[in-house]
Amino acid sequence: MAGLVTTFGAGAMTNAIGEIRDVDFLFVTGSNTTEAHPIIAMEMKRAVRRGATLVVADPRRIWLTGIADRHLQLHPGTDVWLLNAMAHTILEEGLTDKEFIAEHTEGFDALRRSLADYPAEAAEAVTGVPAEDIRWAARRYATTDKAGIYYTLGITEHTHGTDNVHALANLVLMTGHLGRPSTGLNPLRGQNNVQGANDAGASPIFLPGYQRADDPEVIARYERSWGVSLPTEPGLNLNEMMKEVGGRIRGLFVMGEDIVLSEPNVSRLEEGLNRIEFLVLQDIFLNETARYADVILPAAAFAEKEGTFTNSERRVQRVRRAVPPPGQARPDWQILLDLAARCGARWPLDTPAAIYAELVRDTPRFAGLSHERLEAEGGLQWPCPDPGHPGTPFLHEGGLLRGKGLFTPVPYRPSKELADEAYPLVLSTGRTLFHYNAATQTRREPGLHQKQPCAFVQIHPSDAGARGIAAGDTIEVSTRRGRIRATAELTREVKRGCIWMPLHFAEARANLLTNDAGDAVTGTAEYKVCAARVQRVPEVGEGRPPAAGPAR
Ligand SMILES: Nc1nc2c(c(=O)[nH]1)N[C@H]1C(S)=C(S)[C@@H](COP(=O)(O)OP(=O)(O)OC[C@H]3O[C@@H](n4cnc5c(=O)[nH]c(N)nc54)[C@H](O)[C@@H]3O)O[C@H]1N2
Ligand SMILES: Nc1nc2c(c(=O)[nH]1)N[C@H]1C(S)=C(S)[C@@H](COP(=O)(O)OP(=O)(O)OC[C@H]3O[C@@H](n4cnc5c(=O)[nH]c(N)nc54)[C@H](O)[C@@H]3O)O[C@H]1N2
Ligand SMILES: [Mo]
Repeated sequence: MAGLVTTFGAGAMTNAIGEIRDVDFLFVTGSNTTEAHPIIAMEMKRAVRRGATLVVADPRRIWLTGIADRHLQLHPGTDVWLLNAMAHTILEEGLTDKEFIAEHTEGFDALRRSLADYPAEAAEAVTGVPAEDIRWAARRYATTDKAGIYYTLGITEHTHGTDNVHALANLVLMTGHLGRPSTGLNPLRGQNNVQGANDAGASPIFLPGYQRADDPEVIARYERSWGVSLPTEPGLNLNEMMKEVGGRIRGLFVMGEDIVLSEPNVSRLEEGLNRIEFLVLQDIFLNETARYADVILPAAAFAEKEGTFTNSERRVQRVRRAVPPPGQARPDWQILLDLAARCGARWPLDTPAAIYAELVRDTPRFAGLSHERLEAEGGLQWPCPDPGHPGTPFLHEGGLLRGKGLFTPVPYRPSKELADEAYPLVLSTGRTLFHYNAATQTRREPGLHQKQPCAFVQIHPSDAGARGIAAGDTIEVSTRRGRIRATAELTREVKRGCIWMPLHFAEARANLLTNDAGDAVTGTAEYKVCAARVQRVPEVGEGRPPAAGPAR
């Protein structure tokens, strides 16, 4: 989001999901789309069946690589090199959109100079991707009219995640693949309403609608509107907060997150949690973090409350109460309103519709949205500036929201922790089709549990063989931060030298292993790359000398 707001002026998918079926060239990078976004993947499959070209850039073989025209199987964390080399090719072969660059962008000369250092042939050595594949992909991207880019965490969960997004944005701007249907730069958002949460200002740097929290004009408007004085400095980001837990942070309010499963380098966080004075947990289940809670506020789940969800394509949709909440559970907004009242604030809000009206009042991009309209017309995509506006399927038509698209030179910086003698493998983590993030919800569901009952680690057969590991063995994975045990899955889906595991399992927490080094701009942790080693765990009794007489 940080990368997109600075380069384009809006942090969201530029185009709509329904447009994907008409795309003629799809570049999917760092997104295991069939498992994490099956509905969007369905549109991609539909496009490919129609004849579209698909290029997947991913260190692993994923389902989509099976139907891709090329799989750019880069070494983890080398995306900047790959993307810069694609841009270098486009420039060198004269395939840029000169008119678009002149009319709608700034900073192209600086980019041009920076790209000189990134020829495809040199990229091959760093990324492991053949130069010819890089050139082929670049050419096809630049010369296909309807070309779209789709990316997710393989791009963002790095210490250079924002750099990766800038490098992608450079490709889009230099080829003018923006502001038209079936093009653009499309981050596939994670949780069902993470887009809505960000839109509403759940961010340390933005007030609602991506209005900078340190912009004096914005601050003045909200101070007038809310009748309070606001801080002028941005807050801590998530990664910074987690590092301050037990230090500067003495109390924590955790709402809808299972931090001891999902935050990186979690043993350090747990030491902090043992020291803090007070932790409130507001959740629909007693998740793992509940162990540390002083107070638990039971919340109602999605089907037990009213409100809106905003999906990845900026579409705001109504969610409706289908069943009553169980026991003492109440909608999150009611709990928050009560807390505010106990603190002496009397917010004049009594329904989700009223809360929504308050949200859009000072946010020009959402000003035309209301519960009434969503009820009458169905989901609407922002920007939607007035009540007569039909919503916006794709962004930046006729010019960028930022005014001019900003080219950003991106020098390559390697991942923070690289494989070495002591920890010779690269560990990457992510998710699978059958479980959802911390699996607080999915592991309660017998069908899903049956499909995927326990923790596993993917390892290449030759790396396994070299360590005497067979399929199904219990192995220990360790990094400089911790170790876990899980079942070995031998597969050529991972490259030699790489291992991969899901974050879902509380009994084998990937995040005991991960590095909490954060992205330079956003703090997002490097969940996708850290150095690790594995060894087979002997069976009980195995390898012990046969019982003999009394010890000497
Ligand atoms: N079933 C299911 N669906 C989900 C979720 C879930 O837990 N379960 N979670 C939701 C959430 S919150 C999110 S954010 C999304 C995430 O959706 P994704 O980002 O698609 O999920 P990940 O498994 O993290 O996988 C990212 C992909 O990036 C690749 N990758 C790893 N390192 C690199 C790299 O250095 N470069 C490149 N180019 N690629 C790399 C991985 O091999 C993997 O294929 O999924 C959402 N959907
Ligand atoms: N190693 C590794 N770690 C990762 C990642 C990775 O790829 N690798 N991915 C990261 C990403 S992208 C994400 S999004 C996070 C996800 O990490 P979390 O956000 O911690 O995981 P979720 O399972 O989405 O958990 C959400 C919590 O919300 C609760 N909940 C569900 N609905 C409601 C509700 O309506 N109200 C309230 N109050 N609570 C509710 C659930 O019971 C659960 O406890 O993990 C991050 N951590
Ligand atoms: Mo996510």
